[in-house]
Amino acid sequence: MTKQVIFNIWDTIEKAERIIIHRHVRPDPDAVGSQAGLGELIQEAFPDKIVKLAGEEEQSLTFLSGMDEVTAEEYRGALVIVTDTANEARIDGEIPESDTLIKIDHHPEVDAYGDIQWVNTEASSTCEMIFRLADVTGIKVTARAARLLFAGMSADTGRFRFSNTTPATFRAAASLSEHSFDRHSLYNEMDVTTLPMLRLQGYVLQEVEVTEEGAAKVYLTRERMESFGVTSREAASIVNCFSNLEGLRAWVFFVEEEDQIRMRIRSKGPVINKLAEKYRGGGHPMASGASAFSWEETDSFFDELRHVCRDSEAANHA
Ligand SMILES: [Mn+2]
Repeated sequence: MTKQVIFNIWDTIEKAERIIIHRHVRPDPDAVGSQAGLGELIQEAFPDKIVKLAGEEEQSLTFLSGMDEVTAEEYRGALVIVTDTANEARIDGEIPESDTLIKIDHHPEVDAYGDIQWVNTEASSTCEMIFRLADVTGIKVTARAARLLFAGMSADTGRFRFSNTTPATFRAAASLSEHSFDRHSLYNEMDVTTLPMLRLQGYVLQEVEVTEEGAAKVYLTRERMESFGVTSREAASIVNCFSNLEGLRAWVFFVEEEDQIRMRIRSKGPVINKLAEKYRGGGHPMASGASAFSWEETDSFFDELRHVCRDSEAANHA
């Protein structure tokens, strides 16, 4: 079944003269890695084809790949491929028209967009799927493509630690690591942080409050983030910075934005997405997001989070 979709995709690529590859807005290494990695594989297999990478260039990810200028005319008759993007609204860049649209993604389906869809929620990352495509079709993987795909896989799996890491992930990583890219310096580039972010992390570690149920909370007001010179999006990226704390069960970052207080919720056991849904959010059982519109509301949310921690502890010992 999967092989059929892969051959169908590769046939479609083979027939196209111009291929434009998109990915989601606010990209991460899996988005850019799968986009540029696929581009590299196609360009290597078919040097005469025009392959373009579309979307806003993300400064912190140019060590992986830059983006191309794509004009509206270039979409005429082009094959468009979108990687790592569950719904059309999250695609970075306008797609004025296309001959054929292909979706390649590992997120639970939100929109069934595209003429050909290859969605595999078992895959750790879209990069792992692109590796599979190369493996099944037997096309040549260059060292540059291997570096890009390895970057995305290791990012989405937390350096092969998260529960989405499977034997297939390790096999793909092993195969990619046969290529001559510098894994050590790649990891260094992926882990790089800024002084403002480092200072903010120091603040968070100092200020985190933990209850006896193992529930923890951090407040990040707009004023506070401004004083550190970081955006709310950057601040949210360190939500896991104390996840190794002994006795910790679930925690939340209250990140104040212009029109709401965003709640970034994480867990090491208690299921938290049901609670997130009560507060205009949702997500995965161990990682969710929600919104509050006042600090009083964050208090009642945290009370409920403490209950969730206490109940799941009781259930464990029943
Ligand atoms: Mn991904």
